[in-house]
Amino acid sequence: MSLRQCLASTSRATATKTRPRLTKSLCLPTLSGISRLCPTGPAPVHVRHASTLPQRSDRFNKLTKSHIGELRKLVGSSSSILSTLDGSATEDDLKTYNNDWMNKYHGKSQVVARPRSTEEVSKIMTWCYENDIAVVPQGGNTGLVGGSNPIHDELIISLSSLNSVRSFDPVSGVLVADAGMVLESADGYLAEKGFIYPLDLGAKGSCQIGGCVATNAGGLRLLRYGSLHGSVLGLEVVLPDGKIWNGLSTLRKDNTGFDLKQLFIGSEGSIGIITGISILCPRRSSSTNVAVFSLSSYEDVQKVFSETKTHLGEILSAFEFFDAASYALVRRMQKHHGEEPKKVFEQEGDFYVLIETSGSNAEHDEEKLTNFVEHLMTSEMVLDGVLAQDTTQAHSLWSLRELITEACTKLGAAFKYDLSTAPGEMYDLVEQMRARLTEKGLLKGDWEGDVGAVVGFGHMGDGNLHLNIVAKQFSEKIQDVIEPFVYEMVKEKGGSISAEHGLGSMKAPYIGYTKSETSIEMMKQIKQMFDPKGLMNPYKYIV
Ligand code: FAD
Ligand code: 2HG
Ligand code: ZN
Repeated sequence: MSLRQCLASTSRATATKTRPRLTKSLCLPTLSGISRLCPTGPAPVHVRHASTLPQRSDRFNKLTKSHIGELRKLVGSSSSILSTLDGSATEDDLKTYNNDWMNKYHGKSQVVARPRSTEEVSKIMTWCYENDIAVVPQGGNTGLVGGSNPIHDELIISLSSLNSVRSFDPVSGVLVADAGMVLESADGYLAEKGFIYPLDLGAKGSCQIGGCVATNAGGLRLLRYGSLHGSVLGLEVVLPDGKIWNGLSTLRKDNTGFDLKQLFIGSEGSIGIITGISILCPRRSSSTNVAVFSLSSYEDVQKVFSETKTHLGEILSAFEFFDAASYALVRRMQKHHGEEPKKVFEQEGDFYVLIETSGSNAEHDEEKLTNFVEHLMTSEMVLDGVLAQDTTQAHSLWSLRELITEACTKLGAAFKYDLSTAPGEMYDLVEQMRARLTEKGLLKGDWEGDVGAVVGFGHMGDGNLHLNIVAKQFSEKIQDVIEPFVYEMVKEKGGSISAEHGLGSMKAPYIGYTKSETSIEMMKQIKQMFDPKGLMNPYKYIV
């Protein structure tokens, strides 16, 4: 087996140094160059039924050319306001803000404000409050549930010009930064100081730390660093009436009353605009190892996960899984790009797992991993595996997992579902969906039906499945077969219809599937208390 050979020749160097060899050269593209908006999918088609598309509310005023003049007076730079109403922007210029990353949701806003300070955000919100103007806060616009784009003509407030580090304390590891900082830049800043941002995800080159807090993004290393509900120490928020709430605490312990920041984490722009973040950042590990294994069944995936926790618990930093259909999709995308994908495994499987360890003692970590891999091989829980020999190869192995999202969007129109259940039941959801689409004649194999592929992957360690149905184009016919069936399946399993991507406009109507009436009522009261005029991100989240 290839891995056994690979290990036999592996020295005790760390994965960040060059190891003797890797079984195969992977040469996969990485996501570092992911564009801010890459609507390469099919032509825009609204997938919500016309009848269920929320009507524009006449509670909100329509923006006019004279409003633009007033807005301009509130900001320091004329380039901070872009509008088709006064000719300072074309419709094309605003497409980046009106359309989402999947090219699935399309707004019709005529105005984008790009404030450069918290005070400017506050002035704009105060003005919106006085003039009954509805707004959409927007970060990197990488959200996957139609939350970051307007539904109608709402004013877009982009945080992209608010992007500086405010302070960093190397003793406590607390970073205080503007919400509009791109995640990769924040992590790059910390890397120079030997620290790491406690969140990582495929969209890191575009998403903003504020957008990630607003969606309570989980990402690839939640297993290690926990949820943002734990690592965020404080927030600065501009409230719907323009008031600035300075909750930028840097304290780890503070039991004086309600923990208000928690309400904004995952609030998806529905109750305020996050302008600053204080977050606890751990030390960056000096030794990282990545391995990917092929397996023959989902049962084996679970066994390996359980064994991994037992054997590598304290150095485990990620445990991701993907199925053969996901793997095939990434390879299909490579071919589509004119590349000939290299063979990675001697024996391919129905499932794959990616295991990453991060620690401070390279020799210790590597010995542990080597022993563990031998254990996996001898107990025949895996079919084959590849261990990265250096950082480049580690990135290539990560690409096998991270490129799935891009492949789904590049190769078709992706209906995305982000679900959580007990880990043992997660994959049933994929199988049931395949059976339903086959029965309805939509999935026929080898891209012959309206649906090309149904793929399952995700954060095994967090019980979070990503179910993607890749169709040739978005259509109501396909959506009707998928929904509400998918939500019914999750409800039956006592899971959640949104593990990490949030509700946005996509799932707002379905929240009742996995939240009780009492919970929804309490959420509505919170929304009403913060945003009595309903100006913040209307028609979404809690409707
Ligand atoms: P946007 O998309 O701009 O906004 C998302 C929501 O937050 C919207 O409702 C918006 O109104 C609101 N918002 C944005 N900024 C603010 C603010 N400052 N104040 C108040 N509200 C605000 N998600 C995961 O959880 N885990 C993953 O592993 C993951 N991987 C991804 C990989 C790819 C390739 C892509 C495209 C997306 C991925 N996502 C993932 C989804 C997405 O949720 C994250 O990319 C990120 O959390 C969104 O950040 P953003 O800055 O782009 O926010
Ligand atoms: C991931 O884990 C993201 O890669 C995106 O959450 C998932 O594409 C998806 O459905
Ligand atoms: Zn995810």
